[in-house]
Order: sequence, then C-alpha cells, then structure tokens
Amino acid sequence: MEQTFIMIKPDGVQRGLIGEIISRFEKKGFSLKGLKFITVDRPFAEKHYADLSAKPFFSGLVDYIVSGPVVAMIWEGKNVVSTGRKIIGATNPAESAPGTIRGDFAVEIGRNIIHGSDAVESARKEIALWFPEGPVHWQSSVSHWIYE
Ligand code: RTP
Repeated sequence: MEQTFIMIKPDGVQRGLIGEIISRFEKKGFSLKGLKFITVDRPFAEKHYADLSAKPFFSGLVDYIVSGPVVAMIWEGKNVVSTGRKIIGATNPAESAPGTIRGDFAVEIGRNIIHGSDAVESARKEIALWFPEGPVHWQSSVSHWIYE
C-alpha cells in the first residue's frame, strides 16, 4: 500500500493545529504508520529540502523548519501521496482552496503549516530520511470498510 511523508511545520505546531491536521487524515480513512515530535537541526533540514538548495528562499525556509518542533508522520492508503496533497492544498495559501488545510489555516507561502511528499519516489526518500527505523506495522481493523 502507498505511503507518504507528512510534516506539520513549526507554525502548525505553535498554532495548535496538530489535532486538526491528524484528524483530517484519519477521517479520510488513511492509516498512521509513523509519528514523531522532534526539532531538527540545519543539516537535517537542508537534506530534506536539498532539491530547493538553489532557490532564493532556501535559507529562510531552513530557518523556518528549524525554528521549533515539527510533527513527522507516515500515512498509508490508496493514492495517499496525491490525495494527501489535495487535503493539504496548493503551496501558496493565497491559491489553496477553502476546505484544504492551507486554504483554511494559512495566509502566506513561507508559513504554510504543513509539508506533504509530492510523488511516490520522494515519499520513499523522505520516509527513509525521517524514519530510518521504518514504519510501525499494524492493520486498521476497519480497513474492510474503507477498501472494497
Ligand atoms: P512542501 O514541500 O513544504 O510540501 O511544499 P510544496 O511541495 O508545496 O512546495 P515546494 O515548492 O517544494 O516548496 C517547499 C516549501 O518552501 C516554501 N516556499 N517558500 N518564499 C517562497 O517563494 C517560497 N516558495 C516555497 C514553502 O514553505 C513551501 O512549502
């Protein structure tokens, strides 16, 4: 089953949105397979965002990610990478639809509350970086009510 990496960024934590965000993924029917509440250092944040290292906003982005604890999660389910991105909403909250996490709770691109992997391959890399120990193995007892 497909997995994605979701991170509640420091602003999402500070603003008390952890429960709201986890609730949206749970209510959709996805399964939580990894969860940690941690503060990362600059080298780690730079590794996570390595693909963006040439962007002018890179250093500000790293400052933001290391500024406080984040909630790192693995979520599992059918099409969870693309559906997770839809639940999160467009990168720039000015363009995120109402009903999405960024559309409902964020105003600015540099404080957009949450990260979600953009493809199955980047999800695999990000999960390996954040969860070298691997996911927690368990099967939801309601999965036969979610999948036919
Ligand atoms: P994320 O990786 O956080 O889920 O975001 P994304 O794929 O939707 O967007 P991406 O282009 O990968 O950018 C990563 C994060 O960098 C910040 N950003 N700031 N100031 C700016 O112009 C700017 N552009 C991007 C955002 O926090 C974005 O989520």
